[in-house]
Parts: sequence; structure tokens; C-alpha cells
Amino acid sequence: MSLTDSGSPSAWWSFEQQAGGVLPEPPVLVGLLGGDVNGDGAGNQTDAYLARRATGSSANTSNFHLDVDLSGTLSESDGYAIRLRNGRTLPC
Ligand SMILES: [Ca+2]
Ligand SMILES: [Ca+2]
Repeated sequence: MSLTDSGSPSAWWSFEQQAGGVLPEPPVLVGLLGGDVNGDGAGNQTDAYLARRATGSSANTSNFHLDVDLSGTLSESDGYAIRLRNGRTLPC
């Protein structure tokens, strides 16, 4: 399986199987957008709000997606990183 980065600010990768086996479906596209903590495909004020609301908490199984700097705690630095990505969207 190969991984191809589109090179865009948001990340779209395509996976292609190179040898052996048959993929049951057409190639899979996976979109990742830093700062899109609610997974709606856009970095916006909702993401910033979610981060701000959780500031001061420890990361756990229900809020780990808000710990964008992977520090183990939800802090202003997470909110800042999320706000930096405000306005970005995944390509359709
Ligand atoms: Ca979002
Ligand atoms: Ca953090």
C-alpha cells in the first residue's frame, strides 16, 4: 500500500494497494484537517469554542481530540493552535 500526500495545506492522501490482493472498494481518501476538532471538515469558531470550553481539563478518552499539541492537558496552547487553522476547509 502506498501513501501519497497531495501537498496542500490540508492533507488528503490516497491509498493504493501495489502488490497482491484486491481492494474491495475504489481507493480510499482520508482527509485530515488540523484544528478541526469536531470533524466537520472546517476549522472555525465552533472548534475554538470547544477548545476554550475544555481548557484546564486533562485529556481523556472523551476529549483527546482537543489536545492538539499532545501534551496530555487541554490548555490555551491547544486553543491557539486551533484558532490558527480557523477558516481552512477540506477540499470536496
Ligand atoms: Ca470543525
Ligand atoms: Ca494540550
